[in-house]
This record gives sequence, C-alpha cells and structure tokens, in this order.
Amino acid sequence: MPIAIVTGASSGIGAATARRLAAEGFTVVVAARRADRLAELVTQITDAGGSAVAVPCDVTSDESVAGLAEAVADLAESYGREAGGPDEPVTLLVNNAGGALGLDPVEHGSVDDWQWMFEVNVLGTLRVTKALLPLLEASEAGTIVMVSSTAGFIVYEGGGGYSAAKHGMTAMTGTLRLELAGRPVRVVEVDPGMVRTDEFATKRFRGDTERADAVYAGVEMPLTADDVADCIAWTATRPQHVNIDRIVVRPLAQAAQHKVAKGPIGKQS
Ligand code: 8X3
Repeated sequence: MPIAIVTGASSGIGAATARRLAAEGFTVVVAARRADRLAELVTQITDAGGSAVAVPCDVTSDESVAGLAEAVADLAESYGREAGGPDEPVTLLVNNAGGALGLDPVEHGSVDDWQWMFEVNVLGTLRVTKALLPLLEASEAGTIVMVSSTAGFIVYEGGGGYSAAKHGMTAMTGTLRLELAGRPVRVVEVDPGMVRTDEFATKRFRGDTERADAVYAGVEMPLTADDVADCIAWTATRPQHVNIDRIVVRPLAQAAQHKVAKGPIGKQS
C-alpha cells in the first residue's frame, strides 16, 4: 500500500484527510504534536479497516521533522520487507499543519503571533517538504498537497499575519512546482475558505469560544473538515500525469471573503 503522510493530523482537516486517505487505500502516517490524539485517530482508522501509524512531530523543530522522515523511511522499508519486495512507495505528503493566531490590525500586530504563524505555516511546511521530498521522488509518482487558504491570495482586516503567512505558503507552492518541473512529483494547492472545525477559530481567539462561534453565526452551512478532505483526496487520486494546480473551495454561503450570506439557502445536504 502506498504511504501518505499528513501533518497537523490531530484534529480538523488533517484528521479528516487521514481517515479519507486510509479509506482510499493509503497507509497513512499521521503526524502532529499531540500523541494522545494521534493514538485515538490510529485506532479509529484501524477499526474501520484502514492502516495508519502515528509519528508525533513538531513541524517547528528541525530535529523532530528529521525524526519524521526517518520513521517514514523505516516504515517503507519494513513494509516492503514484510511483503518480500522493495520498499513501499511513499507517494503523498499533505502539508496541513498550520493555523491562525489573533485578529489584530497590523498597527497592533503581535510580533509573537506573527512569528508563530510564519513558523508553523511557512517554515514548518518548508521543513517537512525538504525532509520528505527525496522519498516522494524515489516513488517516481509523488504528490505534495499544500493546504493553504483563501487567505493565501486575498487580504482582510485583522488577517494581516495569517494572510501574510498563507501568501508565503502559496508563493512557496508555486515556486516548488516550477522547480520540480520534469521531476516525478506533483504540487497541488488546496485553498479552503470558511471551514468550521473544532479548533481553527477557537485557537485563533485563544479559547474564546463565543468569539469563535460568532464567526459562523447565521451561516447555514460552512464547509466541514470532511469537505476539504474530499477535495484533497480527489487531487491526490487523479492519474499521475494530471496536476491540479489549485482548488479554491468555499461554502455556498461565502461568495467572497467579505460576502457571506446568512440564513437558509435552498436544499443543502
Ligand atoms: C481560513 C480562512 O477566512 O479565516 O483559512 O482566513 S479565513
């Protein structure tokens, strides 16, 4: 079974993507800082008949990311040996670890918050991509999916730090696709708009659930983590010569960043 790695897999889009990729037949390496959450996810996936392995990893640490790459290489080797053949191919990396902190205007922007956002969204993605690229390339059929955001190409008041970080991630994605031209690794960007997950807004507002809930108030149906996982899985399961450069996905209610309809809209499943 081909091996996929999902970062930020302990919750939200990452966990949903790991479940979905396991259902698609990947052995999924789930990586995140919280080992207890990863263990629960692995149990869920294996109970559902899938295959997953937890590798606790902090994408802000060179050492931790090197450990992730080593664990993935060992796994590929031992699965291959068990099957009496060559190493299992490592074909997919989903760079999902990221997040937002704060909604301060630039004039009051917290350097610490901005630093954290750059560390996780941009430099974390760089670290993991560098560390796993040799294995992806060795598979001769690799795919890197960058989970960026609509904030990767628009700006909005209070979103300066997050948008700057996601613009950085988007710039890295486009650059990488150019640099890898002629080599067997696709580079895909998935840009979700309004997604309601357990943690994104709550973390942004440092546990203030009322403020987090207000983001989605009156919006009939924001995207779910499963909706985004569906997009990610679709890009990764196209024939290998098909490179989906970018998917922008928003809920029906969100025509643009500042244009969010409130109240019911027709029949929604
Ligand atoms: C999340 C989208 O609107 O909070 O990536 O920036 S937004």
